[in-house]
Amino acid sequence: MTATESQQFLGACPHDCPDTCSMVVTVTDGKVEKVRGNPDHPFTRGGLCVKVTDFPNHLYSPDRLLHPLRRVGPKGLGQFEEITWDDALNEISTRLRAIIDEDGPESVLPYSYLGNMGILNGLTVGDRFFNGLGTSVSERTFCDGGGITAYLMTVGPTAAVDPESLVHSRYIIIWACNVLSNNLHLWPFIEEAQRNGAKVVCIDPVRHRTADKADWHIPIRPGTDAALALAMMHVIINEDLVDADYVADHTIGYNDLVDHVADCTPEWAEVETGIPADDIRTLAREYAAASPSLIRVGVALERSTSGGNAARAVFSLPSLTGAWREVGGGVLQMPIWAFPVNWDELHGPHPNADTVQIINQWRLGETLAGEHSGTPIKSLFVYNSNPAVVAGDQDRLRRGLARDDLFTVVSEHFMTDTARYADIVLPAAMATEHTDLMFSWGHLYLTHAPKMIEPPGDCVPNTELFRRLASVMGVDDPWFELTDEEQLERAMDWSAPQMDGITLDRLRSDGYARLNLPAADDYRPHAEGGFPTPSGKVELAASMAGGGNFVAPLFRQGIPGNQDGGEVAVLPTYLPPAETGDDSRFPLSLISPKAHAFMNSQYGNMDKQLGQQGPQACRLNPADAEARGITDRSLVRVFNDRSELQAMARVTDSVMPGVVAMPMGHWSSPEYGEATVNALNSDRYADIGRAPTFSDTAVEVEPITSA
Ligand SMILES: Nc1nc2c(c(=O)[nH]1)N[C@H]1C(S)=C(S)[C@@H](COP(=O)(O)OP(=O)(O)OC[C@H]3O[C@@H](n4cnc5c(=O)[nH]c(N)nc54)[C@H](O)[C@@H]3O)O[C@H]1N2
Ligand SMILES: Nc1nc2c(c(=O)[nH]1)N[C@H]1C(S)=C(S)[C@@H](COP(=O)(O)OP(=O)(O)OC[C@H]3O[C@@H](n4cnc5c(=O)[nH]c(N)nc54)[C@H](O)[C@@H]3O)O[C@H]1N2
Ligand SMILES: [Mo]
Repeated sequence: MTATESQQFLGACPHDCPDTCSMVVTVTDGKVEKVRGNPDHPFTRGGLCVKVTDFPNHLYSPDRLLHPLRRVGPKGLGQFEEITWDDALNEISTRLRAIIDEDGPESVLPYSYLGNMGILNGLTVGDRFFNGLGTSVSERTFCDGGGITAYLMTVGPTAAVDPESLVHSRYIIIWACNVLSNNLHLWPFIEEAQRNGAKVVCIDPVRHRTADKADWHIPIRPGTDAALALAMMHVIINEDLVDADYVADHTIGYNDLVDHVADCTPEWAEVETGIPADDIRTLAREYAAASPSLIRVGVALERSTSGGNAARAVFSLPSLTGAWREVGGGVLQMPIWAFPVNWDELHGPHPNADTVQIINQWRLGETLAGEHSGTPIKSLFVYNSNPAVVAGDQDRLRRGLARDDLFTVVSEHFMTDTARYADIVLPAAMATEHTDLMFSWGHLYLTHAPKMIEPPGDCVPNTELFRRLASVMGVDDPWFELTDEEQLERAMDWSAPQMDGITLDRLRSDGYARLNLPAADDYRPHAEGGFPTPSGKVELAASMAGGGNFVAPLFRQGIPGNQDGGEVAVLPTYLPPAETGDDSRFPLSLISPKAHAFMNSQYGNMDKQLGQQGPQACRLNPADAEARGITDRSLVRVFNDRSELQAMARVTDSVMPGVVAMPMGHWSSPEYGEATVNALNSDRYADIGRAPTFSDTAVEVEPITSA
């Protein structure tokens, strides 16, 4: 018998999730045998989610892409032949060079998001390469571009609340966030608060597993949150529940706001939101009276016509009541601003920053159809993303991907719906096969993610992919001569005060480190104001609105500003949903929240997770089902003017009447008519930060009767 050699490593979950778990990884004979949550990590607390517990199955899936591939059949059918890296790189450089010579570098469009969340291999990993070529810039706002912009406009780039402080909160509003599915490791802190007497309120069209555990679930018509928040302000102001000192000292625009919300009565908001006026009053009164009070917002808040304004209004609430004074009071959005990542170093400069074509990733369908106003796109380079599933306007997008004259490269783990349209597919390494460092958008720990095993076949980390491409394309940038370890040294501002005592060596040995900030029991950075906005105060009236509809540089290859303008309201303002209610042909309001068992579209191809999630489903209220003759688990057609798809009806009173909920992330399947939920969504922007409008889509549902 040969002795097996087993070793334990501390690593990190690579996914785009607020929890950024610390994982204990057992490697036996060069293979990852199992992973478990690190019991010592104060946020992971020993648990992992249903997506990641069987990570070895993901790593060693027989479907994993192991070699570069060249397309041999029609686009979309997924027929490929294996080629070498040399062949792939030669073909890519020859084709890209020819396209750039003929049509200019802007005819090349990179497309990426956070398939991998590593500081090196994630959001910005391709930027230096594409900026070096001078290609079009990809604007990446389809996750939280709107919420982040609204946050920056209102309270500035602040970590604001330590999620571990939530144990001190006495009133917790979970607003458009499914904590138990999407931010699982925050739940124990909320539960502890609840045990200590906190009231937990969930504002959501769906009574999901989180709302089930809340003390009060308030169903709301999608896209009407701004009306609710403005009505809460109305009550707080009119019933004299304002913390006048906090408002006077630490906000700007209060007097204008008082006039602005004078007519925003609970009765007015009831009509918009579907929430009884008395409930709105109770919510506002309880929220204002409780201390500390905390609002946890999710991404769906921003995903409608006045979603950004809804977020601005919600971010304004704690300054009216002075909630920021206490530990565990305020708003928890994303504490990413605490991490001193050198984003400028990571994305590098673009040679034509002032004039370059910027393509929002949300407008890929329009762009590939040549229906945008700028330079036509001749080559698309996708990595860390699966636009054929995750972006709206799916039918037009897939027609664009099928264009014969479009040269498409996709770097992937699996043959995704997007990769099937590629001319060249490149195999990417997974976590445990490369080294990285993880920031977090859900807690205050940096986590080390070391290489533990060799990547299989010809897989390479994204860092190496762009090193190889820079070399064949002659992008002369010393960054690409650095090893991953050397890039890590430059990726963070190690001299920032919050990094005091944290070194790469310490991270290598301990696996993670809490940023050097006050302890969670003592963390109330805005007890005395000090907001990092232009005025230093909470901007109820936003001075940044004067700059138009801006997007943080981080989300556009480092390019600041606001190339195509757009007006932004100075005071938070409500506009009704654009689609729902207008057209009697499509009376139902579609939302597409995250799937419990998928990670966006990842794991949608894995038997276990797909089994847990079930097939493409359309969840609707018994009243709506009955009116249409739809029974539970029957096949239905969901449609609007953009597209149609098939789904299994799930009839449940957990979805409020008038709403259809279809979890996102399913891959195309012949069984369900190929299209997935984003075929029904438009590419319309929300009001702030060019956010998507996934929660502002009208549809109808009908039974499919077999002939
Ligand atoms: N299991 C799992 N976890 C994930 C992910 C995943 O795909 N699966 N994805 C990760 C990513 S990238 C992100 S950004 C986070 C997002 O995590 P969340 O912020 O929780 O995102 P969603 O599930 O999109 O939406 C949350 C809730 O908003 C509700 N909602 C929809 N429209 C509206 C509306 O107009 N108003 C109100 N009040 N509520 C509305 C939905 O019913 C849903 O319950 O999750 C991360 N974690
Ligand atoms: N209808 C609807 N649409 C949505 C949302 C919604 O709630 N509803 N949510 C939006 C949100 S919040 C987000 S964040 C986006 C997510 O959009 P994406 O980030 O595009 O989401 P994923 O499905 O995770 O796709 C990432 C892809 O990258 C690949 N990948 C992972 N790691 C690596 C790597 O190291 N290298 C390379 N080359 N590839 C890798 C994965 O295999 C996967 O196919 O979707 C948005 N779309
Ligand atoms: Mo996201």
